[in-house]
Amino acid sequence: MNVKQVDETKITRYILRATFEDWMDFSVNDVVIVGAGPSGLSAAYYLAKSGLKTTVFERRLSFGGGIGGGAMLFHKIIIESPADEILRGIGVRLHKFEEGVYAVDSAELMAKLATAAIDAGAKIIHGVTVDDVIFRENPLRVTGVAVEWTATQMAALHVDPLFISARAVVDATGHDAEVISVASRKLPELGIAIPGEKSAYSEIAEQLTVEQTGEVAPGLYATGMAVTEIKALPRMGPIFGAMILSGKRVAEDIIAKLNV
Ligand code: 48F
Repeated sequence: MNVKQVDETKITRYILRATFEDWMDFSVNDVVIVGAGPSGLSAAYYLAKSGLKTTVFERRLSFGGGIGGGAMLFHKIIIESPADEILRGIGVRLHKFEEGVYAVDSAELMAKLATAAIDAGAKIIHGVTVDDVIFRENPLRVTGVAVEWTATQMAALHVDPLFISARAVVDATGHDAEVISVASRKLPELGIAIPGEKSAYSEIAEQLTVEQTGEVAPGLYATGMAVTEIKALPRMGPIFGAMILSGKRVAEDIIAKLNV
């Protein structure tokens, strides 16, 4: 077997060319999703599948957000119906405990959700943190995000961000609802209040989170635990059906609003 010889400069030039082709392309999007946790990946899967140009920015160098930690680092999480049907559709194996209640391997769920979103056409970019939104007046609307390397932020360097435009921005950042929080603070005219989530009450939290998923201000949407944060809903712990269904619901909302 002859291994193809590629010199160092070529490696550098090919990486730079391929990277900048991508960045040029996804500087303008139909949808930007912030966070590659369960709700963000589920939303990315459905949005990309519908033909919308979808880019996910994820702060960390991994997929899955809170899935990876399982339950107190045990590698299982619980899924309840009807989210089990979605997971079966993307090849996730479920261990049935009772009718409509299943355990799933956290590594398998992360990998297969990410694969489904990428295969549907979503672009996922790791190591990038969204720290602000872009807006326009008349009519007032969120029109994109400001992005910065996570490493730059961790080093506390004073570096200006780049801007990425989108017809819809989805906050899938989890418990802190980071994007909606910054928009609420810097753009009070959007009229967003953030009461914060309540303590755990799993039985009702799952249903409420899905029901209250959607547009928060023109162009700005919430999915997953970001919904519980801004709607003062109870948390639910390591049961993830609502995260998958909330991602699907926000995708359906955006698809309807963007008239796809
Ligand atoms: O926290 P996370 O998994 O959010 P989720 O989709 O799911 C919540 C569950 O994991 C769990 C739960 C369910 O019962 O309670 O907590 O709502 O994923 C959020 C992802 O967003 C990334 C973060 O690294 C994580 O992977 N993230 C957070 N803030 C930013 C961000 C940001 N400003 N820019 C980019 N990525």
